[in-house]
Amino acid sequence: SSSSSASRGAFIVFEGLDRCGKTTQVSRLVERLEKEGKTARLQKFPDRTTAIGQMIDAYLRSKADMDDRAIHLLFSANRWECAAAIRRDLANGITIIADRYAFSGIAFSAAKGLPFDFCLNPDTALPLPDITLYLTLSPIIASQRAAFGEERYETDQMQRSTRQQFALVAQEVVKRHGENRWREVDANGGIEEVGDRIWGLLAPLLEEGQGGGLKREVGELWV
Ligand code: 2DT
Repeated sequence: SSSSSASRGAFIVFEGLDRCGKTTQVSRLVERLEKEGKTARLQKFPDRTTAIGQMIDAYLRSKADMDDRAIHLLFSANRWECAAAIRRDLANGITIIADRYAFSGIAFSAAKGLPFDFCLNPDTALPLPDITLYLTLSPIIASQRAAFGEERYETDQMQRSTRQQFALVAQEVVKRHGENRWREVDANGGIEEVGDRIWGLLAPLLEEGQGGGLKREVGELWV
C-alpha cells in the first residue's frame, strides 16, 4: 500500500474521432513515461477482454444487434467493472492512460439520438480524469488517411454527429470540473510533432506529481 507521502498516479484520458491518431499517441506516451521512470498502465475502452466487453465487441462488429440504450449501459458497465482497479492503481502511484472513456460514451450514443442526460448519468461518480486530451484532426486530413474499418460507427455521418456531440461534452466537463480538465490537441502533423504537443500539455500535471505529489484525491465524474 502507498504511504501518504508518495504521490498518486495521474489519470490521463485521450478522446477523439476515429483515425485521429489517438491509439498511436497513447502507446507512445506510455513508453515515454516509462523511460522517465514512471509506471504507466494503458486502459483501453471499451475493454473488449471482459464478458461485457465481448458483448460490446460483437455489437461493434455487427455480429449482434442491441437496443441503443442497452448497449449504452453496457459501455458504462464496462467502465464500472474497471473502476476499482483504476482507483487502486492510481493510489499505488501508477499513471493510468485511458484510450477513450465516458466522453466517447456520451458523444457516440447522443450522436445516435439518445437524450444527452440519459447518456451522461450512468457514468456519474466514476474516477474523474485529471486531464482529458481531445485530439482534433481536420476532416479532410482524416479522409486522406487509411479507409475506415468495418465497425458500426465508422461512417462519415456518424463521425460528423459525434464531433458535434463532443463539443457539448467538452462544455459539460469545463462547466462541472473546470477548464484545466479538458484540453483540445491539434492532431494535424507528424507523429513526433503531435507527441511533443501532448507532452507539453501534460508537463504541468506530471511535474506536480514529482514535486510532492498529485495531492488532490481522485475525484468523481460529474459530481
Ligand atoms: P475503438 O475503435 O476505440 O475500439 O472504439 N464507443 C466507445 C461508444 O460508443 N461508447 C463508449 O462508451 C466507448 C468507450 C467509439 C470502438 C467504438 O466504440 C465507441 C468507437
